[in-house]
Amino acid sequence: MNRIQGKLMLITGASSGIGEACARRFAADGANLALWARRSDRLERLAADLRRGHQASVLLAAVDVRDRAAVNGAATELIAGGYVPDVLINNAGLASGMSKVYEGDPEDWDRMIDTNLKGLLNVTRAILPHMVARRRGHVVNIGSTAAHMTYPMGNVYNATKFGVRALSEGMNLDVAGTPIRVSSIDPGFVETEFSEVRFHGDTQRAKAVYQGFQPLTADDIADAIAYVVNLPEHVNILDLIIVPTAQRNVYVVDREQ
Ligand code: NDP
Ligand code: 8X3
Repeated sequence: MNRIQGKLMLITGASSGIGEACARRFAADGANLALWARRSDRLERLAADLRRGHQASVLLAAVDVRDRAAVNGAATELIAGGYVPDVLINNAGLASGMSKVYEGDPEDWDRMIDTNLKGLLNVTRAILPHMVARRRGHVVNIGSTAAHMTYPMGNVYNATKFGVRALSEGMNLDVAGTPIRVSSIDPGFVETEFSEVRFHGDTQRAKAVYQGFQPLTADDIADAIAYVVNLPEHVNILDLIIVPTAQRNVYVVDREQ
């Protein structure tokens, strides 16, 4: 049964990777979309594709989730137009740098903490009250295996994703007494632009992360998210950890030599 059709899905970080794959998957399933990211040229190209390919209704906003005023403005515009999201996918996020804490760049720390934690909070604070008011909705937070186990030089990224995990648990408690669901999707290695962003555009170093084994694709994660949001309202997946078969824990990976 398709319970996605006709629903409004708000996806943050829809200009690439997992967010873009979710947009494509949900459009194919007949959803209406609200897509947010900073790169509006990418969002516009994606929207044109989805409107052409699936006759999808797509609303776009160039939003930096770190900018609380911009988030509130985009949310107000949606809500005022009568568009309360049925599903919020809190996906916008990044790793920036990979070094020991005592050698780390505080600019990288700010970028991760402000995006992964405060950005997710900004968006949730702007949207969730409207779900609560009408007693309907589903929040899906994109966490990580990095929320369950630290790895060398993951420190601050780990801390943000451990934090997202705590927020997912906390939000789920906060919506007690309503039928609203909160789910966390926690992927391992997914080949997207993630590592390129982490290594500040060093494509060779980014490529090496996924060499010698078959990583997940963004479509694999979109499939899992589609499963979670398509479940009947009385069923909630609290936390779904999804890894490539070759990934045995957050840092042990069977790589062909
Ligand atoms: P990508 O780099 O491909 O996509 C990240 C998305 O987040 C982009 O659309 C980017 O859009 C958006 N984004 C980043 N910063 C901001 C911001 N300040 N405001 C709004 N949007 C922003 O990586 P992934 O698709 O892999 O990452 C998506 C999520 O998945 C992240 O939360 C990441 O931590 C998580 N994740 C990724 C894994 C992986 O191995 N790839 C594994 C586990 C979790 P734009 O630059 O246009 O703003
Ligand atoms: C991303 C997974 O292990 O590359 O959340 O940090 S990892």
